[in-house]
Amino acid sequence: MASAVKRTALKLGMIPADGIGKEVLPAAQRVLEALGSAIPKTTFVPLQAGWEEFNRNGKALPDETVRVLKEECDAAMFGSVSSPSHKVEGYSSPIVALRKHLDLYANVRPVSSVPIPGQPGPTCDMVIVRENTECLYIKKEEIKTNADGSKIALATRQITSHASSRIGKMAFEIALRRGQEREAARNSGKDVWWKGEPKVTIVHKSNVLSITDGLFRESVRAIREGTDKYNGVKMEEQLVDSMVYRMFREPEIFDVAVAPNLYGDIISDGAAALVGSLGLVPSINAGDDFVMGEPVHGSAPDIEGKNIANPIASIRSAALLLSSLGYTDSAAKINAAVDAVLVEGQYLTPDLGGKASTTDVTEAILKRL
Ligand code: GGG
Repeated sequence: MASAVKRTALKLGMIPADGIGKEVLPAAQRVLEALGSAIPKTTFVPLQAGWEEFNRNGKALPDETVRVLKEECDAAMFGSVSSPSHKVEGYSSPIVALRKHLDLYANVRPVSSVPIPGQPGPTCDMVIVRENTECLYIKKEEIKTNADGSKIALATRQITSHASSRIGKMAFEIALRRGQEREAARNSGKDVWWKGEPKVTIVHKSNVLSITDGLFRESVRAIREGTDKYNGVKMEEQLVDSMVYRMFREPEIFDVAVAPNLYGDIISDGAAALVGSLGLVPSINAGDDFVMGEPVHGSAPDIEGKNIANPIASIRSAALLLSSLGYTDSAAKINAAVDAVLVEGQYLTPDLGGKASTTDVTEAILKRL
């Protein structure tokens, strides 16, 4: 993950992209601006990408966006993208490409429950660590026509020991840090509901895909087994189908889960159902030198332009981004303000059963900062 270097100024690339990304990213920017001198002086650099950009200028990810991110920005925020579900000549998903260009190999997705009025749910406080650069997302697909005229579509799934090892290391580091944070909270007299040791669950399907998922599993296991550093972190495994079942039946048993790209994408959207809404779940795309915050939700074209999109996933993504840059107090301040608004229950967007607008929720959070 990007190192916790203290800076005097921060330059953030802002890429709203499509749909409600254009409504929730400005909300996150307002919250960051409201932190004032608690964080370095921040410049926000508007950048283009997305399906709408492709339709305007013929490129979903302009070269200039990549150049500015690489050469001028310390970090970035991305909104959401509306890639079409059929092939369009010349179009390729800009978020998938950005993750590759910036080597953002980990998608870190914390999913934690807050007691929202009218939304009783299970206790859940887990982090899903999704590999972000390979698996089926290398997009090597082809279609062939058989002699009888029927068609066969093929996709290549790439799993490497390099990518699996580094995502495994990221997962164990996160588990170790969460364990240390819980210990510190316990020592200062706070009630911490997770009683056991930190734990990493490896998600795979190596009983069927013994070569690809087998390599993922072995590479992650080797990280735990190759050093004493993670002796205090438990390691277990779940087949991806069993993971889905158990996550819904007993989400409280999971601490950190690490998964190849496609499984990680699916289980993290599923996990969002445990905490009330996809509109609450943040993420960062993290590499060793760069980090990009991104709400887990998509572009939601059905509610675009109505000012009713939940801005919380985006605001929490900004907090996660700050935390990964080392500004943990400011991140905690944002999260406390968000939690207060959720617990109070007066300003909830329709996805949470409320009637509040994107602006109402953002302003309620700003008041509590
Ligand atoms: N912020 C997450 C997001 O935009 N999800 C939708 C997504 O990633 N779709 C894949 C794509 O459109 O390329």
